[in-house]
Amino acid sequence: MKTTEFSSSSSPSDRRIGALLRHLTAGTDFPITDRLSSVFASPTSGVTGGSVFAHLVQAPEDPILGVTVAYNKDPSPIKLNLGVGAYRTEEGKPLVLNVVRKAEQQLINDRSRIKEYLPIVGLVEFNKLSAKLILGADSPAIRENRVTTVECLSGTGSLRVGGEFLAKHYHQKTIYITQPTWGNHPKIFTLAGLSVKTYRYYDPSTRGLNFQGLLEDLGAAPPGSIVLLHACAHNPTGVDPTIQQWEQIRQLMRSKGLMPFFDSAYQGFASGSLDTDAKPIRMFVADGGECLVAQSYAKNMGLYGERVGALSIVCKSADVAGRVESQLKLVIRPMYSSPPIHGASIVAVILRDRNLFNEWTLELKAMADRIISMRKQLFEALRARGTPGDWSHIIKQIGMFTFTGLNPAQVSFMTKEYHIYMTSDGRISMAGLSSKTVPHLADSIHAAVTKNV
Ligand code: PLA
Repeated sequence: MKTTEFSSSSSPSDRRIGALLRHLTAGTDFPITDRLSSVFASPTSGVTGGSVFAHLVQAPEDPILGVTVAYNKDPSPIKLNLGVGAYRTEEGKPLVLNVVRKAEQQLINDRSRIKEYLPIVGLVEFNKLSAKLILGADSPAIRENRVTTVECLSGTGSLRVGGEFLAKHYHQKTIYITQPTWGNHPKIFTLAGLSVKTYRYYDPSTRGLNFQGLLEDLGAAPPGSIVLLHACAHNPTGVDPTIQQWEQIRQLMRSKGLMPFFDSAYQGFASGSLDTDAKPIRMFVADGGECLVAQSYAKNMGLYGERVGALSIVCKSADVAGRVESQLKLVIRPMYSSPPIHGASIVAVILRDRNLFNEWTLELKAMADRIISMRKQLFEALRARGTPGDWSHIIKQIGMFTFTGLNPAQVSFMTKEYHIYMTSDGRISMAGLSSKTVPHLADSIHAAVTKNV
């Protein structure tokens, strides 16, 4: 709070407060806000109409979640939300997985369950099972007790805790993120205290990976820099490196001592196989080096609003891992004290039980397959309409999203004329599409492209 803000305001009461502030600030180090709290809390400040928040401007909606806000306001019966990455059934309805319902029933039937606080690190069994899920049951790092895992608030919370930990304890404060990336990444890491830079990733002219640019940029990064890697199903482009390219990335990063920070928000959603999608991470762990992994169960278990995720830090020794965990607790405790119990308990029930686990993998595969089938249907629908341009990227891209190449004007045309909602960068969530809505989307893309919007 600066005194000048008050002295420049026009009303007499504000000027009085400004004078008072200047008076109180003079010659003291005692925080001015503490001494003034009683002034602002007095009823007269309300009576004179001056809110202490009056200077705030209306913030814009979030570029992704704001799409849903706009969609909800639209009364049109044909509206379609392809903004946020949330899985929908063929009927366009949100899906609660069968295994999740079964796990919840088990939890409810168990009368011995209590609601005490979890430890700061969360549900310990969930943490162990999550590490196994992402690193592999036979991971040497787990066997050697070199991995510390803490339950966090979904993928976002895991990234934030990891970011703050690195900002506090890692010698390099710069994190390189892909260009483009999920819109929340730069905000999360900046607020965590890291300095954010980008590396080339996507080539709009080929609608594929700019592998040369990626290698050059990571090659030019200062030694020790942190590099955020999308483990699979890159958001928003749907473009992933091949396994051979991952191997080259790994060699380059290890040779320069770059620190890998994996964001795994879509394990199982890319290929339909949990193990295949975790391969890039396991390659980095297999070489004995260190890395961070943020996991989310939002998409692959459909636990979006339960906010279940985990942060794992793979270290060189059990001794270091123990000390890392002790410091992670110091990051978490003042942030939210300890994580919620329900979602992590659901995940633990499913991961610990062989039958439920197998059933989960089938449901996950069904979701991944439905998305792939939507890709084929949309591609065919555009071909049938003779829509100008090469749309083969729709079937080549991987995961939940298609990065269509539509520009912001075309997106806004599709929203206005066809009530189709998507992010302004032209990303569409294939998981929000169904056989019934494909023709409507294809019509709108065709119109946007042919009308030279
Ligand atoms: N990392 C990536 C790459 C993501 O795409 C998302 C979610 C997350 C992390 C975080 O998800 P979580 O905190 O819910 O686990 N991205 C969504 C949703 C699906 C969002 O923007 O919040 C998206 O539509 O891009």
